Amino acid sequence: MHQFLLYSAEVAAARAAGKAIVALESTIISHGMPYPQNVRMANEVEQIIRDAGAVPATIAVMDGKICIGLSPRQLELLATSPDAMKVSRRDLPYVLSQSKLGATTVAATMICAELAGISVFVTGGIGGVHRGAATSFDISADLQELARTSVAVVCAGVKSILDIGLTLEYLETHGVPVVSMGQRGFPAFFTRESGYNADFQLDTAAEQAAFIQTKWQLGLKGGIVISNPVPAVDAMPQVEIDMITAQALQEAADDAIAGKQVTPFLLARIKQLTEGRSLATNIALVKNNARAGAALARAMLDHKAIQ
Ligand code: PSU
Ligand code: MN
Repeated sequence: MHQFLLYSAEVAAARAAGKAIVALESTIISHGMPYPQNVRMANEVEQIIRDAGAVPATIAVMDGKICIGLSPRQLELLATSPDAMKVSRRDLPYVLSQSKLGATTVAATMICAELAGISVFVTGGIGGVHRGAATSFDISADLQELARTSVAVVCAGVKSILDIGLTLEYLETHGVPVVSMGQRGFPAFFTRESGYNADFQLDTAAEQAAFIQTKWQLGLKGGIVISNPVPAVDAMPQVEIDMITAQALQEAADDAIAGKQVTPFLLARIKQLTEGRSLATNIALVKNNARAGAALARAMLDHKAIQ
């Protein structure tokens, strides 16, 4: 076992029993949603995964260890502590060697999941190429991680605060397949359509598992984006989200928000400007992804078994 990994009792038992395990990130808890909705969401998403016959492994850094699976008390700490650092690839050695509290982004969670032998990871939205990246160079480390780390990431697409077209171009360049389920269109997080198509539509978990395992059996290392549109009843009206996104982006520019603060700033402003309705959509889509991720993790085991 890796020296930095610490499994919860639940995840250790699941590993011993060969059960399906689903990784979950913690930046979404510490920096993506306000308290107490964040901790409620974290606990409910874990339970959805259990109810679907898989075992949740929320990942964070605490006391010099990468924790694979967290207790309710640890989830509460991440949800409330102002000290929780947003941890991406570059930050992992710092939080670990300094024994700081770290909430892992998509990129860092992928690294930790791969170390722990977990191949399916559920989140809300991935980072991407920011609008104006041609001059700001602001491209999320999540995209590089998808290029190199072999974990399937179930998400509701990419937020329209980002440049979705450039994000898809970047993923194509790095050989990261973007799969959609239930529709051809690549979703835009709060809404079901972005105006762009995914590369491949694979509706069932069995087809997705076969695709993922074929990629890795070919020696093609790296991630896969499995995009799952927010359910229609939970989606936000397109015009409203477009207006609010434009305003939040303008404010970020006016306030000279930069670096790792950009994404949390935009998420928080969108939530304020929609009076919390974007938060309800955000929570609904993560839960929807948890169901898809649990089914995929189970299908990965079934598909392995028949080979
Ligand atoms: N998008 C969301 N909610 C989030 C994030 C992105 O809708 O909480 C978080 C994820 O943890 C993602 C990170 O990995 O923001 C990306 O941050 P950055 O753009 O700084 O790489
Ligand atoms: Mn950035």
